[in-house]
Amino acid sequence: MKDGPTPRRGIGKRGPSRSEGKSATRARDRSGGRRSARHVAPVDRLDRYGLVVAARRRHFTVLLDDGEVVDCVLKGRRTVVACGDRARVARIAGGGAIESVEPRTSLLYRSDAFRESVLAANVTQVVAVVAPDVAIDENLLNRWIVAAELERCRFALVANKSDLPGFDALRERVAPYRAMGYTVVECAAKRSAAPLADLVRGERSVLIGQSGMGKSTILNALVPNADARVGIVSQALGSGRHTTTETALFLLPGDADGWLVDSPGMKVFGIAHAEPDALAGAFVEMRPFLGRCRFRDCRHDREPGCAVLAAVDDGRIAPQRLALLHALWRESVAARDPAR
Ligand SMILES: Nc1nc2c(ncn2[C@@H]2O[C@H](COP(=O)(O)OP(=O)(O)OP(=O)(O)O)[C@@H](O)[C@H]2O)c(=O)[nH]1
Ligand SMILES: [Mg+2]
Ligand SMILES: [Zn+2]
Repeated sequence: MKDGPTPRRGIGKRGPSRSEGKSATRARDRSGGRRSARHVAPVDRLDRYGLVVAARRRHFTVLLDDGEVVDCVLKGRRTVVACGDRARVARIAGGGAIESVEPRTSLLYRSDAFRESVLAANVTQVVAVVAPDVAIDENLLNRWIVAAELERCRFALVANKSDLPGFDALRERVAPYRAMGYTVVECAAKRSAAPLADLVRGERSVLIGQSGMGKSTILNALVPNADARVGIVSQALGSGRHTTTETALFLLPGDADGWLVDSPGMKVFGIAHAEPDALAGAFVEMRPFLGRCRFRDCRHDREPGCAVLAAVDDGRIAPQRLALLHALWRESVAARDPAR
């Protein structure tokens, strides 16, 4: 994980401060400060800004503000870049180089024992997709909810493939999420994504889910010509497979305003970078009980006078959700253990 992102060391929602410092220097230079001839940038190296629309390892596609699309490499091994980032791009032979990214409003991030990676930046809404023909991993689903809450993103659930048998059982399965206050939208994306239009309008959403749930189908239904774009992106990045292998961003058509990120299916999702103390607050149904336990540092485990445990006992909090809180807490504490 040498060049992986290291949130514990403070990458947070901002780009690395080192490149921001460089950016300030450059701005001064351009406004007429003293500079030696050696440091004058050639015209084709002037920086431009754009939106990162595709990301695969250290290769990116940026949609520049003037509409040009450039394939970019990343300057600086410690810079973290994700779809949704606004990037400063310098022109180099054969494309561009991302020099830095603008401060972010949110950063969806994944870190577990196996890998650390960013999913998308500046997202306002996480849309998880489930379907009746793929076994749902609810632990994974709940981890996405927690990740969304921690980044102050809206969370919504799409119950896709309503045309398939078994959809009634799926509807029952997602009822608890509706009860927690999350939007649940039913659709058959293969036929029409019209029920999703209101959900994504004006939002910067990321589609997330296990493989085969229908994320890319939803994307193609919501964004006309996305098919073509997927083709171009896959070609540029050397992939022609059906299952999504890279994260890609698509502007919503017409006056819908906003964008949609399609991501590869996932099997695990760690949030070990989360602050242990912030975790409980990411469980919406626990919020009313937090701060009401007898002990201020209560871990809602076996402590007497625990308001959260009492709420589990009388059915207001699902035991699986409390078990997930404990698991996440252990993971994030372990990740902070210097003896690791
Ligand atoms: N019956 C039915 N099939 C659907 C529907 N939506 C998607 N599918 C099918 O489900 C399969 C998986 O769809 P994808 O859109 O590729 O799923 P994905 O979530 O993007 O999968 P990954 O890219 O592997 O993560 C495809 O065969 C789709 O045609 C639907 O509404 N009804
Ligand atoms: Mg896909
Ligand atoms: Zn407690």
